[in-house]
Amino acid sequence: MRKLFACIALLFSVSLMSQKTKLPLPTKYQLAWHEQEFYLFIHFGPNTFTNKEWGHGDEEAEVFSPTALDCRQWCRVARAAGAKAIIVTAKHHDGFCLWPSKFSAHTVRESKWKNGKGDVLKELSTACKEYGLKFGVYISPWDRNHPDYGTEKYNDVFVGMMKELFQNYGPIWELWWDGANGEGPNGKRQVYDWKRYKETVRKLSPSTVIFSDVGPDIRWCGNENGIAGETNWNYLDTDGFEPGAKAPKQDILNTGNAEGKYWIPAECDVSIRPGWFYHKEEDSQVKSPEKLFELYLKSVGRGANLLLNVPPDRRGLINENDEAALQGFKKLKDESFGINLLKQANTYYQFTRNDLTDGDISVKTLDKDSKTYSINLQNFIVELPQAAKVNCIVLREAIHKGQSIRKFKIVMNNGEKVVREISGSSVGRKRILTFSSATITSFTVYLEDSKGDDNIIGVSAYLIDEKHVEK
Ligand code: FUL
Repeated sequence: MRKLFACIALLFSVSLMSQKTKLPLPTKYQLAWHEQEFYLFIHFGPNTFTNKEWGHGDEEAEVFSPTALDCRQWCRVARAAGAKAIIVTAKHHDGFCLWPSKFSAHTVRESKWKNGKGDVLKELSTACKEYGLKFGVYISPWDRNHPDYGTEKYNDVFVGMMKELFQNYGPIWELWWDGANGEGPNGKRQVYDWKRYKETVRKLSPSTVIFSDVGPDIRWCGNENGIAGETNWNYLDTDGFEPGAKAPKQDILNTGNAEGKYWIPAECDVSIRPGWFYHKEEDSQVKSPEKLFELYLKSVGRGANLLLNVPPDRRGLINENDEAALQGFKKLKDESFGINLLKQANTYYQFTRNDLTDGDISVKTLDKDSKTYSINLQNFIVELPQAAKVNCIVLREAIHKGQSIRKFKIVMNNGEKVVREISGSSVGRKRILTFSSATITSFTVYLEDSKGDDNIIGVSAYLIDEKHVEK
């Protein structure tokens, strides 16, 4: 261990950890959420059959008629793609409920599917358990069907529906409140009781993380392209803001607030197809494995999570084209990050904590005189035992201690001279940096500015397919 550690020369002080500034911290549920990294979104409902994106809520419930719905197939595909969860549109803007809610007359119960006895949420929540996937639910506050929408009574309806979800289909890992908002069937706009909604969820299921434009737990990344800000703070100021029209500007949601008061990390949602719902004419427009990998680099690689929508077709199955693209993406990701060149070269300190690691973790904590010290790395050198061709370096920050790194630089050397230099601002849970490949023997990470202590918890290096690197 110590021998390995010698491979990392610390340029500056090794100091005891002391919080310079009190940073907002994630809750344990948010911390666990960060580790889910990549999961699937499922848009499924009447729109699948009417070929719409936003149903009006006036469609007959009968249009919902999958011929071979199989939630286990969704789970199999998700697992094979390396996704760790599924979030399903339990109710989209058309108000149609994929479960037989007693608060609505526009549900699976009113459809002919399984003679009105079907329940997509039951099938999916059960399948997720079987396949070891977390289960999440999207529920649109905007409801174009419900007669009470636009009146105070609708708040009771929405709360009642959420109670049904938690009581009958839990545990629910993530709850998604969509910010889109328009008029109800009565021509009215709703005044949402967000406070009550939140209290309801906290009471029924404290472990559920709630997503909306502004959290309270997870924020929208400000676009539907699946791309986080290159600078991405896990902090956001939300006092006085609300989901929807009253949310902060999209570019703020994209980067977060550097000095924000709350820990509200970004989730990047994007569809594998042009639309959110399945449309046959888009069968040839499924994103390629390469495109999906690029999105992964621009979401997860910037410290956010990736929520990739894969809409089942009219059979109720994930289409073959989407499945193939997902398989290709998984392969590309595995191949790219399969060999950590630092690990293979055995040049780094083997990190001893397991709580945040996924195998590519290196430096932190130093056992000295039988006491455990955390080290403030400041700047550090990684020396490779032999020259290696590299075009990707991954940094990880100990986010359970906050997000402190504000500015960093990595200078790569080939033993004689500097061959590459890259820089950035935020690190966060994971920062994947790519650059034109170079053969190097060492690199130095300069942590040039930080808010609290520098919390680098991991460093690894790879040679990925050159076409995916940022030039
Ligand atoms: C938006 C909705 O209007 C879209 O239909 C889709 O559900 C997307 C994920 O969120 O706000």
